[in-house]
Order: sequence, then C-alpha cells, then structure tokens
Amino acid sequence: MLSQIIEKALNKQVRIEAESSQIYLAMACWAEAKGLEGVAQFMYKQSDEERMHMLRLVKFINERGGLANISELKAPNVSFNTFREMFQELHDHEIFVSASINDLVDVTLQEKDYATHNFLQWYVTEQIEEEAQARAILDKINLIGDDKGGLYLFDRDIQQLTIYNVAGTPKGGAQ
Ligand code: OFO
Repeated sequence: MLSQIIEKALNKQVRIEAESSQIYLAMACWAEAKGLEGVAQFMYKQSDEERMHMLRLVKFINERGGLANISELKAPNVSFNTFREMFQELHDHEIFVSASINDLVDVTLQEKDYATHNFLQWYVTEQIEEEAQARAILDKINLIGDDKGGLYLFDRDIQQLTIYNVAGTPKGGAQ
C-alpha cells in the first residue's frame, strides 16, 4: 500500500513523463516539417518511450492501492530556431527529469518505502542512458557546426540509431 506522500510524489512524476512525451512529439513535428526525417523518427520514438515511462508509473500506482492521476499538461515548445537549440532543450530536459527522479528516490528513503525505491531503480538507470545519449548527440552537432553535408549525414545517422534501438536492443531493458 502506498502512503499518500509517495502516491503524490509518483503522480507528479506521471505528469512529468507525460509532458516529456508531448515535448518530444512537438520536436518530432518540427523536425518533420523541416524535412529532417531521421531526427523526426528519433523524436517520435523518444515520445513513445516517455509514454511507456508514464504508463509504467500509472500501473505501479494502481497496483499498489493508489490511484494514478491523469492531469492536464503544460503545452510544449513547438518551434525552435535551430535543430541544435532543439537538441539542447532535449538534453536540458533530461537533466531536469533525472533530478526529479532523484528527488523521488529520496522521498522513498525518507518514507522507508523500499518496494517503490526498488521500482524506481529502473528509472535511475534509464536516465543515465538518456543523459549520455543526449550528450553524445550534442557533441556530434557541435562537430558539424553549420556544415550542410554534415547535417545530411547526421540526419541519416540518427535514423540508424533509431532503427537499431527498435530492432534489437531496447534501451534501458524491458519496458
Ligand atoms: Fe522518461 O526518460 Fe527521459 O525523460
């Protein structure tokens, strides 16, 4: 059984994951409209993953005797000056999510809720991967600079990253 404090803290994270999904969906649309097909596919997939993260929390809350709260969401940014700016926003958002997960883990320790603490370890690992991926992408973009040919290759490469993840290795383990 979840305490009210834990239920509230988990529900806050439900909302953050749902907003993350919307943020990346908006990025997918922006990229698709700009003809960046690879980037768009990558963002659609990120958006789907965030929805899975949300659902995982929703099911856990309900299974543990709580009630998942499906709330209104903050509207995401829908336009960006450059694709670099967009990926910077993705990176910064992942740092924000990691901090939020860390706070949540902290609450479970204060509340001595070791079942929820254990459940959240998957998210801790996932955030390490997502931060590393976002940093690697930003490093690549910084290498490309304003080079149009570089952007073409980047768009193709990131598509392969997406295909690779879909085909073989689910990022962060089973979802
Ligand atoms: Fe939910 O993993 Fe990123 O934000």
